[in-house]
Amino acid sequence: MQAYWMPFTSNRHFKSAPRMLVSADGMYYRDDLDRQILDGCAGLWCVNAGHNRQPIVEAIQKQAATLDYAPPFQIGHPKAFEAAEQLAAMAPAGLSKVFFVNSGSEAADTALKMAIAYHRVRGDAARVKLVGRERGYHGVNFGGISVGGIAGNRKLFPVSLPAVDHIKSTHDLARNAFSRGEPEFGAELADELEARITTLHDPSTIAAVIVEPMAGSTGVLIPPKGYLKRLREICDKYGILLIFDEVITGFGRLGADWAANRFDVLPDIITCAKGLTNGVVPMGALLIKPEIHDAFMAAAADRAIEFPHGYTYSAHPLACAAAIATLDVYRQEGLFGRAATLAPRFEDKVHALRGERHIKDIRNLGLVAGIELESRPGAPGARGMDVFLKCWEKGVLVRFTGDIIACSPPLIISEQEIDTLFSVIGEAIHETE
Ligand code: PXG
Repeated sequence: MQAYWMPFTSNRHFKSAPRMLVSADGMYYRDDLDRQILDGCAGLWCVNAGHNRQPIVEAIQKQAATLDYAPPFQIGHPKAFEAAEQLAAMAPAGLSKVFFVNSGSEAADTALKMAIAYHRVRGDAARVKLVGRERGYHGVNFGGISVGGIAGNRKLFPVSLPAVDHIKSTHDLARNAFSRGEPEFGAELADELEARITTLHDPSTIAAVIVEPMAGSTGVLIPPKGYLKRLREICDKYGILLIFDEVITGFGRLGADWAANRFDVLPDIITCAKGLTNGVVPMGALLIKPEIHDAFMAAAADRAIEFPHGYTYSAHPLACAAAIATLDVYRQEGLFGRAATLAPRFEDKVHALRGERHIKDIRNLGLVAGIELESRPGAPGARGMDVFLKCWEKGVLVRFTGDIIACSPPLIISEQEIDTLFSVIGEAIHETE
């Protein structure tokens, strides 16, 4: 066990009592003790169509045996174009260009670079500043942690892109605790973008604002009613690009294809990853307004590279094959609609936990729920981890961040499995000191 330094893991604790998954099918994992484990978080918010889906498995197998790798610069392969067409066809109307990357972190950094470069190619080179949000998560690369707002992910790396600011988080337990769906209070928090940020920085220096429409990693923070529309209005007023990081919210998670459609707010760029390939092969993408793409095309000389950016594994053939097959499964099985249909039961079951010890908030939207626990005095995060470990012992996989338990099951979950998921979480909380 010693060679593998595990990511975002308490390595010493893990290696003293390992938790090992060895196979997966449908809604369930199996561990090395041959126990069945209900997947309450779609792996890590990504396996939206459930595990071991044959059309996806077969597409990858076939692709590996046909064209295993193709260099993505100055050369193409058919699956890259097909995957982009399919994804654009599924994108919110108005986002018709696709740029592929390999993860959500790469998607965020690519979007930030694209935003700055977009203004530059239009001759607006003063727009270099980026605005994120407190408690936001945009992956772990330097751009992402600069605009991100999760303190624990930044404190060991106290360097940042220089021209960055953050708006306030929308988290407001005093006014919104135990909201079902979008909370009532907090749309005015978007006004800080105008009142403080544009005043302080001069709006003509701001390139982009990036937010998760629903903040996932930080512990499921649902946007207050009207908040995202207000952000859009302010960005429009000052010529600032709006980027939605839909790495979690894309592909049906909120009971709609995209959060942009769920909230009826069209950003200039969407970043996505995770559910794009059902988590089976790493892949991310940007969905982009054509005006942005066209500005790059218009600005570059003949035969010049319009956007000098990309990765060895951009549009990897296996990832493209997985994406095409995954989007097909979503469409064929109507999984986004299924998420919407299941959402009321999911909401009722999670809110039925209200009153259980330690619980100070429950929030939900689509097939996402967050259960926030009181922290143990002097030991923030300890109770959350204990609940996670108890759920694991009881055969349910959930996610925890600090003292918040997050659930985001595959969209194929059954009603009975929803009941099991929340009854096990309830028991685990009840048994936790
Ligand atoms: N943006 C968002 C909104 C994410 O949720 C990323 C970017 C980064 O994606 P990659 O593929 O680079 O990991 C994410 C990833 C959690 C958790 O605990 C969530 C993520 C990653 C790790 C843990 O909820 N989301």
